[in-house]
Amino acid sequence: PQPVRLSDYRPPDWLVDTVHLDIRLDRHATRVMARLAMRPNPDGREGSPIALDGDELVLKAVSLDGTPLAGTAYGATPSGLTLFAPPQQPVLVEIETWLDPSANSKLMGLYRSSGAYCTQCEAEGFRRITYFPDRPDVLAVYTTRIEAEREEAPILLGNGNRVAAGEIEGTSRHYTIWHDPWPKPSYLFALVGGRLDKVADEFRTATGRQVELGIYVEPGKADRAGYAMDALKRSMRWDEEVFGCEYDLDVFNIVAVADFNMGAMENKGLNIFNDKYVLASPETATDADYANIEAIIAHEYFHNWTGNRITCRDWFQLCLKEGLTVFRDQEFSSDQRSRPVKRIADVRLLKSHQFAEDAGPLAHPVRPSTYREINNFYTATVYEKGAEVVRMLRTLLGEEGFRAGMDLYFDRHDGDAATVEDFLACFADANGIDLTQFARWYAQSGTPELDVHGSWDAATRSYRLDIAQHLPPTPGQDDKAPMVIPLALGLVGPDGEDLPLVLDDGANAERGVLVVSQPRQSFVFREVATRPVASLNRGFSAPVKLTSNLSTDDLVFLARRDSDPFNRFDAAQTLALAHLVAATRARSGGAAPSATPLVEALSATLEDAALDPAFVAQALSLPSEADVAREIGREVDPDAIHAARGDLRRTLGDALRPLLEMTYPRLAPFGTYAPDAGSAGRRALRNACLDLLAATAAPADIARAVAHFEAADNMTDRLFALSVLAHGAPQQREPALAAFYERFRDDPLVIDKWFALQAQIAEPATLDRVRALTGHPAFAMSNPNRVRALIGSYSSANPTQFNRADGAGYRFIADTVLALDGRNPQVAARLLAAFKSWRALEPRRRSLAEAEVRRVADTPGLSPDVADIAARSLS
Ligand code: B3K
Ligand code: ZN
Repeated sequence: PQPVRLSDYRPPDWLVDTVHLDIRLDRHATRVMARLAMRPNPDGREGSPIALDGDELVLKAVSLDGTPLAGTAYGATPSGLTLFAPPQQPVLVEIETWLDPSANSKLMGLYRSSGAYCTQCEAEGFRRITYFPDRPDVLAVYTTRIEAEREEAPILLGNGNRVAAGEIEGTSRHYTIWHDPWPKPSYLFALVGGRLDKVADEFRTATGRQVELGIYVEPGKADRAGYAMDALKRSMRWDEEVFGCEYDLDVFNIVAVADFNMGAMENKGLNIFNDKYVLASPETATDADYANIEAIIAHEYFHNWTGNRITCRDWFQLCLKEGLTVFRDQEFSSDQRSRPVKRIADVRLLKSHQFAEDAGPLAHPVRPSTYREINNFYTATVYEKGAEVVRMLRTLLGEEGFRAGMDLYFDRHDGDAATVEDFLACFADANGIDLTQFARWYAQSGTPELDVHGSWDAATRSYRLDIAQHLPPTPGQDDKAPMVIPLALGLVGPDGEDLPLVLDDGANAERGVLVVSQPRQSFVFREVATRPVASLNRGFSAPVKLTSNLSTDDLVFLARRDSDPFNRFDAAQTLALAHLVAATRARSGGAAPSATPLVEALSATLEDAALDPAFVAQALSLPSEADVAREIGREVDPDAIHAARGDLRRTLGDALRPLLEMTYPRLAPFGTYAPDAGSAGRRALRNACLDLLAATAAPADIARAVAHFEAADNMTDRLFALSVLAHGAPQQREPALAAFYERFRDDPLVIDKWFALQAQIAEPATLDRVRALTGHPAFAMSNPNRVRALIGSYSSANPTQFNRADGAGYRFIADTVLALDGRNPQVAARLLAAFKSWRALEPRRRSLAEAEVRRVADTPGLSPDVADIAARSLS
């Protein structure tokens, strides 16, 4: 397909005011009647035909203003319908199409999942249901009648409020009618039909409106939806309190389905979820699952304002709703849990996914300027870096200035299909500032590098920071302009106290933030009586890669004393990362580094009784192998990294043993399982202790892990111990895996954890194991969760085995991508993106990986999704 360019944007020629749909559900022959009230757009091209999008549609009939159209008056293909010379006035277009939901394996449009009918329309799935101007800037009011066999689909749900329901006399069929009063783009359309159990609740909004809440799940699973419902109510309250956003319909429904391409979808009044992000019980869900459910329930709910009431003008503006909504869900989770721990987790995710994306051939700006397949742009850059950009706005403007900008945005653009420029203008106008340079965060790809050199001058009692910024070239962007970087910092005195920040030119270091905007810039602080240690980029105020002249001693000091918890964590991580890079290099000659500074920092952390256990657990968890690979950047040898990291884990297990052995029993569970952040944090730290001790492979430590596995009364502990055994105790592995399987064999979401864990074992036999598991009765290529659990874990969470030196890992993933592409291109394309760091590998692996990507790229008949990822990966 031809690339779509932002610069080619034109308003639609025809608008749609209302849509009436009449959908008769049938497993193989679903009939869709669409009645569109259309009119020429005064901002469009005069005299245009009516051009509607379609995708694999079968047209049965089309009429204009009640008159069936002759074959010469229109042109129809499965992918489009054009009415050639419509009168240039309001018209009524009626279209009848038929489709086969059972044959829809792409899971876009109307499809079936575990016997239910459901839809996914973002980004371009509505055109698989009926011909329509399927673009986000065409907003219409929808009324939907859904009809089905009562026996097959007693529950029939649509967008908005239910306005009618009834039996169809003399048949076994029934119907419901839904009306959504809020104009919306077609990508927010949804319907569900099936035999589902319901959890019901209600919510009273700030202004006293009563909202009926429903969560629908597969029969028998209602007892696992309680946490999601609780998270929903907390989200609704929080959005009123923090952003002044109130819910706007009489009902809010969520449906959990087993077959879903991504996490969830924010359809107006009818969110549809991957059941992985709804269903939870202590026996089946980990603490991480609970946290994800809370975050994703909130995220989709928050879209009601940031995404639905204010939507995107075109798909280039995707970050307008996604980055902003991720920021909002991160804030929600921070308020519900521990803010510093949430920030640490978010930054870890940002670095592992987004920094990796930025460093390779798939790098793109937060707002891309061109795409071939929009589904490939639901990325860490659009979502996570997009959220960081909003966070930087808040850091620059302060709490109040930020809220003023948001209020103006809701006021000014409610009901609009808006752009990034619209969004930024609200903050600029509300605060009387110019955000032109800041806007480069949306346009320039790549991770900015910030080098900071600090020096203290005893004679003048001043402290000077010399800062240089550099944005490396990325695909299609050779030359970059300087960015605006809000650098939060502190100068930490000898006792750990923050020294006052007084700049010599009286410039504003208010709230502890320096605004860096030049390629090179210096800041001088006065009245600094003793040599401070600079704590830089506190709270990770800017998504940059920072280097500095801080010494190892400085980092150990910050890890013990910094008042900013994020930087306390980060100082220890920096020490660990430096150690791992040096130890990896030392494997091909050179002196092995000493772990003493890291041991010192981590001991202090473990000893500090005032710290939140969740924080200590984060501090103990070393940078991942992928983090080390990224830091090394070129000629990467994944085996060397793995070995170096294993050595360090053993070293830490030995060196920290007394503290770990003391901490582990102190955190033993009491009472029944509760998923709250405090309890989860204690489990996380206890498990981290178990893990580091087991890394030494001492028999008593392995025995402790076995006992932990056997005594576990919740999935968090059970799965963690299983993973310790699977990775570190080959003798105990198989019996433990078998016991786990027997216990949960009937629970697909738990079996996914079992698949994922086995796919991550860092040994050569894993490839055969994974191949064999693709034939396991619980595995299905048709289910995205199964594919991601087994094959996605192998490609993206098992660096040594995906990157096998013989290339067999690459070949397996390429084969799977090709096998999957005909069935589900979106899932296939995601899987192929695992090759995104191939250029950073050592020469032998690099050429093996390249050859496999090229083999995929050269295969005829690829989907646009896979063709696009393959082509960009090789560019
Ligand atoms: N907006 C959806 C993502 C749709 C992905 C389409 N390929 C979920 C979300 O971000 O909330
Ligand atoms: Zn979203």
